[in-house]
Amino acid sequence: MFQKILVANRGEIAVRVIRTCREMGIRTVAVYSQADRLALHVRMADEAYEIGGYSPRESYLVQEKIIETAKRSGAEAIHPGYGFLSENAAFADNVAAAGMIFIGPSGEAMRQMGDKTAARKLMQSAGVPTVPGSKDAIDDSNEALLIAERVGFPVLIKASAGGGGRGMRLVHRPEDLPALFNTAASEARSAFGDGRVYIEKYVENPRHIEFQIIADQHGNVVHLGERECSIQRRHQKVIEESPSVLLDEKMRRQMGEAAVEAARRCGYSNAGTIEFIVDRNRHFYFLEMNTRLQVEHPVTEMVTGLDLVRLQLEIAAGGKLPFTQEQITRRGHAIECRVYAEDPENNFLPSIGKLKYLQRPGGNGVREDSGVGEGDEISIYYDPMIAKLITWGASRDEAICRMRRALNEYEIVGVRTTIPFCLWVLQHAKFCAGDFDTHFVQNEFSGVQLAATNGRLDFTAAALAAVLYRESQTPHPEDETSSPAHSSLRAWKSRGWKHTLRI
Ligand code: MV4
Repeated sequence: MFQKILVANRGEIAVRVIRTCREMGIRTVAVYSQADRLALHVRMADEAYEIGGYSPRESYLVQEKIIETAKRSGAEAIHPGYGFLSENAAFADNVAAAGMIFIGPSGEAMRQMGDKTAARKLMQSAGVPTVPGSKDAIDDSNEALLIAERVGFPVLIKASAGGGGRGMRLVHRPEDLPALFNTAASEARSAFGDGRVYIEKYVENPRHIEFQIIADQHGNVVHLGERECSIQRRHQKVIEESPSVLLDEKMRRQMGEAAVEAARRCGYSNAGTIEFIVDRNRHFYFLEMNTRLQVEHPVTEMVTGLDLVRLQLEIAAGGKLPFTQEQITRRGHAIECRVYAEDPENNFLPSIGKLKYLQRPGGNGVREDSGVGEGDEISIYYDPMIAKLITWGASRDEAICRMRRALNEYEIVGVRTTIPFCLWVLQHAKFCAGDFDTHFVQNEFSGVQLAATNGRLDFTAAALAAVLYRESQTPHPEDETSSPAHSSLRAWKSRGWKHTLRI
């Protein structure tokens, strides 16, 4: 096993990786931007090196600085987390060329799956169902029209180099196709440096269900079950859970086998995710593969009892999977809510500022993964996620009730959060009945719903009192009324108590 690794990330995922390393006796090296000088991941690592800048462009995305820092510190391997360089095939190759191990798949496997048309073709040859559409990238709008007429409108134009919903175009009518084809292609060219696009029939009201797979470097591949990720807003996942209420054991086995086959076909090793959409007739189709550890991996950990980061490290070090498919057991139900510093009453505008006061939930069946603490700034430089809250229950109902309970335990002063929005989903009759698809938020939520949820006067008053008390102990030298607590109190009052006395 490695003695020391570098974690090329920040925030909660860097903390997540460092925790497992601690448990395994592996020393950790953090890298950080100027904005993250005092960040939790920096404090938790055994060593930390500033790599400059405030923006990711100047820090977490600079391959040379990260590789150089890893070499200098004597790290044997680099864990990329998610985002940043995690799906950059050249980075994986460059880490290997520098004589270290990239904790993830090979650059080659990443390249194959990063090219969405190549991935589609590979899956077709493997017998994994894909959405009806073009065989390859399409050259012009005439060819696009022929394919669209064959599969039937509406169709989606997708960028070969895209993914995650970026650069998609929905086309309802043949006469709109030429123009939309051209804008999609030119947008793809400027966004990804690759103007190739392909066409799929548009699957209406799909559910998004993804399978966690894990593969070692000795040809062993297993899946760890699914995650239901249909509750999302503008391609940003809000709530994920495992298992999905939609799947029975037969469908789970079929999709799981398809996921394993997908991983085998691209020579995959390490942790990965196969995304599927499932239509109203419960037909499933491969969409794309994510060649990284994902944000929502904890729900899989909670139901399987496994530590995915530990498995990643063991596999990267050349170890064999310590179990077969038959030995994987899943127990109970897990749900994850992403708590963002965004204002759900104001079109999810990022709510930047200092976390002046922060009480976290806890107790039975509750896990919180976070990279920030009280006193930290939620800045414009990074994703405004405050925490991932994960609950486990013997049943889905228990996991939901526990999640509501845990979300209500949060006391956050300083930024607005998506907690009221998560609570709104968790008490929605359709969500509770398992009756939802990827359009749930778009169809059911407009923002006004939150005004109907109850105030939390007790909490807000107590939290505000705590902030005011603290500031009274260390008064602002210049002007007491310009203190953060006073200005936030004024801001709250100006919006009316009705809008503020709520988590
Ligand atoms: C689709 C689709 C319907 N039909 N493809 C969005 C993310 C990217 N991975 C692919 N996406 C979709 N592809 C066909 N042929 C609907 C979506 C989609 C979606 C997928 C998963 C989760 C949320 C979504 C929200 C809107 C659209």
